[in-house]
Amino acid sequence: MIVKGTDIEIIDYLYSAENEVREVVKVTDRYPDLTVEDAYELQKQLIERKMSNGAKRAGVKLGLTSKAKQNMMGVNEAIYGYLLSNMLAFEWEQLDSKQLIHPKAEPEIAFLMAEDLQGTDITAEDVLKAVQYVAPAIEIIDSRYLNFHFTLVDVVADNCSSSRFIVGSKWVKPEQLDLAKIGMVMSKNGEVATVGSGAAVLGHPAEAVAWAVNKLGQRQEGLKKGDIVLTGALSEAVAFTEGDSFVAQFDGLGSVSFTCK
Ligand code: OOG
Ligand code: MG
Repeated sequence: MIVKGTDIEIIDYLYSAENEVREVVKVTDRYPDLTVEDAYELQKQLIERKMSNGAKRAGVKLGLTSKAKQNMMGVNEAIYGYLLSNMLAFEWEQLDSKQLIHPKAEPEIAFLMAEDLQGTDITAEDVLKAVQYVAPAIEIIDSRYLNFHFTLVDVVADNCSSSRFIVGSKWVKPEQLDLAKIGMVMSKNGEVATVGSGAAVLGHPAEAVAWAVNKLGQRQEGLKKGDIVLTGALSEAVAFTEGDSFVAQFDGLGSVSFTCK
């Protein structure tokens, strides 16, 4: 249980860290008794704060769906957070390093939802039926915590390190691909930085999304028609700074790229 008043303090703390582009000591250092349930409640309030300041819902992101990411972060459970309209970034517009703390790039498979999807018994087949298009994506994560160090509770409260996301221009019908078999190579400044496959994401990206929908369902939430869903990094995340550029190339899905100034 979060003590009344503490929630607002934590939201202010995380919200201002992001707006002022500075890293902060993790929340559990001060509040060691917070549970994962509390963390999802804090995340919800943080999103409400951002939406009351003008951001609109863009979709949902999954995190730590691959073993590579779980090992990298020392956390052994998948997580979800929300994507908002002001996180949308574009291939043709450079990211501004001055607006980011210590960003990292993650290659991901994105789904565009054709229908609402809510429940606690949803399967990967249900997910694929509700998906309109699949697209290549890069998520920019930028944890508000010092050196990207956090516990499960901290990262959930911080909306799962979300910062920006870029979706490539080739959108494909899900039935045209075997998503588990998709191979991916991400290069940084022209050199291979990381490789992965669709199967890295809980065996299949649609399995990962089914997991998230069932988790959301426990909180009477779900996916909405028009949502973009980032299904989780296919490999470890790669740090970058001004002057760096990335291209992630996916079998059957084409590529997505960005540059940071
Ligand atoms: C948490 C977010 C992880 C993913 O795709 O696995 C994530 C983090 O590593 O900071 O977005
Ligand atoms: Mg991610």
